[in-house]
Formats: sequence, C-alpha cells, structure tokens
Amino acid sequence: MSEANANAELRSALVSIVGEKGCLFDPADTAAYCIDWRQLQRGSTPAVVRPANTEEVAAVVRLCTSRRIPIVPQGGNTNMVIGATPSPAGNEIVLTLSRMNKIRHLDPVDLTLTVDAGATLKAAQEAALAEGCMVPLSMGSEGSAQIGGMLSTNAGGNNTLRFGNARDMVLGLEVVLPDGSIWNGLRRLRKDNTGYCLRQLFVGAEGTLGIITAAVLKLVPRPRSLALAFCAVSSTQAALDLLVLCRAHFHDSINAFEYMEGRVLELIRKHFPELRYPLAESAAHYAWVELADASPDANLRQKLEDLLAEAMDKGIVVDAALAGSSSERLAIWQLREEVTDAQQREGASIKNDVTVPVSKTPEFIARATAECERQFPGIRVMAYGHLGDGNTHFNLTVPAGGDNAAFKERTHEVQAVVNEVVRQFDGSFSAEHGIGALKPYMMEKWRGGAELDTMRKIKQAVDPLGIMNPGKVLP
Ligand code: 2HG
Ligand code: ZN
Repeated sequence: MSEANANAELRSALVSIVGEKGCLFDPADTAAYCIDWRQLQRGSTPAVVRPANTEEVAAVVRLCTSRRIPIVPQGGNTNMVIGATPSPAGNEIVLTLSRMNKIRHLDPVDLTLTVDAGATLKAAQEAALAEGCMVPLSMGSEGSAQIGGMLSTNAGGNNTLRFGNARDMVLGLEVVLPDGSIWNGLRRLRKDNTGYCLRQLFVGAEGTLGIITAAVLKLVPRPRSLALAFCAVSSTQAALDLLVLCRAHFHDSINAFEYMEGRVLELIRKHFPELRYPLAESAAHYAWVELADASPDANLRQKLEDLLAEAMDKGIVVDAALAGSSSERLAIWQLREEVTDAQQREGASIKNDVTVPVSKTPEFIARATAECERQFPGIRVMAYGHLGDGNTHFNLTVPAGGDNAAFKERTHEVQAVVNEVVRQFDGSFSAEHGIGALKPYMMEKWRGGAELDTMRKIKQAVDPLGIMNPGKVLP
C-alpha cells in the first residue's frame, strides 16, 4: 500500500472509532500538539486523536497495536522535559484526553475524588472546594495541567512537604494497557494490600506503560485558616534555619516553604513590572512560608508574626510581609509563580530539576554555582525551588547579550557539571519534572545497573511492542 493510501486508511479507521470531531489531521490543527511548552522539540504526527471515553481510548490503542503505530499520550502539554511531544519522524499519533474531563464522583466522608484524566488540576481543585475539601496539590500550571499528565509525571509542586507528591494522593486508577485492555482499579480504599501495587507503576511512568484514563485522588479538609509570609532572609542557610524553626513551632501546618535567590526575583520584577513587591528593599535571598489549618480559630497569622519576630532577633530574617487578605496572598504567590515565564522571556535557559537531602541544599547551591561560574564564564545561575523538599530548580540562563542557540548547544555539558555536584550529595538529577525525551541519556550513567535493568524488564513485559510513548524515560 502506498504511504498516501495507508494514511487515508488510518484516518478512516480512527474516525470510525472516535468520530470526525475526535480527530485532527490537518497540520495547521495538529501543530500545537507537536511542540512542547519550552519549544525545544518540534515533532510531527499523522493524527491527533481525542477520544470521548475510556472505551474509545482502548479501541484506538487496539488499532495502533495491531498496526504497530506508536502513541504519544498528552495532557495539558505543560511538561518541561519533552515528555508528551511526538518525534519529528512523523509516525507517532498523539492521543489527548482533553475531552475526557468529567468529575465522576466526590465523597466528602471518604475524602475521595474520582475524576477523568483529562480534567485540569484546577477543575479538580474547584470541585473539591465546593464540597469543603481540597486536592492538596498546587503548581503554577494548574489551570492547564491535567490529572492524567500530573499523575504520569508524579508532579510535585508547592505543597509536597506537607502532603507528598502526586503519587501520594492516588488511591485508584483506571488505565488502558498497551494491548488495548482496560484495567479498572478505581478503588477508593485507604488500605489495600493485594500483591504488587500496580497503580504506582503507572504513576511517574510518563505514559510509557499505558494510558491513565481516570483516577481516585485523596482529598483533605479545606483549610479555614491560612497565613502567608514573604521573607527576605540573609542567606540560603538562613532560609533553611527558618524552615527548621517553622517545623519546630508548626510541625505539619506548613503548607509550603519556597526559596528563591534575589537575582531570580529581580528577573521576575524585570519581566513582570506590574507585580507588587511587598518589601521596602530588595534582598539577596527570599522565602515564602505558608501555614494552613482546618480550624477557623487557629490564629496562624499572629503565630507566624511572632515566629518571624524571633527569627529577626536571631538574624535569620531581614524583613517580612504577611498577606493581609486573600488578594494579597495571591499577589505574593504570583511573585513566585511567574518564575518560569520570566526565565523564558529572558532568553535560553538550561534547567536542572534536582534534589539533595534538605540539609545539604545550601551547600549544594554554593558548590554548583561556583562550578558553573568557573567553567562557563558569564553564565547566570538562577536557583530557587521547594526548599522544604530539598528540590532546587538549578536553572542557568544564557550570559547577558549571549547567543541563545550557542548556549543551548552546551546543554549536556552544563548538565554534566551540575549532575556531578548532585552526585556528590547523593541526590537525584530528576526531582519532579520527569525524564521525557530530554533526559533518558542520563539514565545509563546515573541509574544504570540493576535499577535500569529492572525498569527495562518491566517495560518489555507491559509493552512488548514498545508502542507507548517511545523515546521517553528509557535510553
Ligand atoms: C516551579 O517550581 C516549577 O516553578 C517550574 O517546577 C520550574 O521552570 C522551572 O524550572
Ligand atoms: Zn518546581
């Protein structure tokens, strides 16, 4: 059969499963699905398929399996590691779950939410809030990030230190397997020791083992007291000291503890001059501390103010602003959330999403900064992240006035220098963004041996034809 005939035949087979409105074929319509958010890879695809329900997903997968057509599952496409982009070869179909976006069930007594994979995190959060509950996961991209993508990448975000990663919120999953069968594991049980924990295999697998089509998420009661402080601190170590002090006083009321170097905040203020800066003077280091409690009488604001006064006496905190209203709270968080866009606007950047033990973060940042500045003169270190989890976004921006393309060419070289420092602290080169197509090359060196071997065996057993999201995760 000629290529044109094969394509026409594939189109009509897909249309017969998902209907005309479930398919996009025109390159003008598929283009947006073929490029990642950071615009690192432009791929191409014969079709973007948009099934309306799990049975349609399964039928599409069966069709692809029978013809050995690779499938790239895609959620909100806000991934940072080219995890959901088809290759430029043009033979992989994109399967998006955006039409599958229903809230299936919410139980405020069980504290569970059963939701389609294509619902956005924000939609899930709103559904929970309406019932006095909360999905305890929050990140800058929550308006577009979808539940399926968020689980497939085991997303982290700002509340991990209190509630864990996406993985810790999953009680059940529904998955379409690479042979087209449906595994309905949508159980809402808090305890369920029945053999291998299958659901956790699919969480963080980045769509390489199957397609998550729905999930049961754990909820928590909606907090009725909140307090947020934006603090100037004297050093990275001081930020860590503040975290330890907060933990001693507030234990598990700490919802978020974020750190940022002063130069990163300057970049945000440069590109978003409309944002209100709540302190009198600029500082070299910052921390965001948020406390939350289910009780309306927790008096958190006063308690946080007292603690900050103590921290100022100790020379840890230089200055601080407390949010006095919910709009002030959002404005203070916005100063943190524009960080990715600010870097994107400034020019090329090389990302390193790493973790080291929390206690080692200041030393890690200092050592990695010294190494990068020594080996790449002019490079601009932009370090910030989820200090409460030891997760630093050790990002590097092109030297001022430097050439973006030439800088990007050096990505592997720069990452090797950073990863060597990560190794010295027994850290991880991939904390919360995943591996995608960007980092499989690191797997052999940093996760080789028995670990990578076992991963390969799992992949082979579950997806023997290798049709699920090829080129991602495994080298
Ligand atoms: C964040 O913490 C996100 O803001 C994005 O994980 C980090 O842009 C980045 O590198
Ligand atoms: Zn992050």
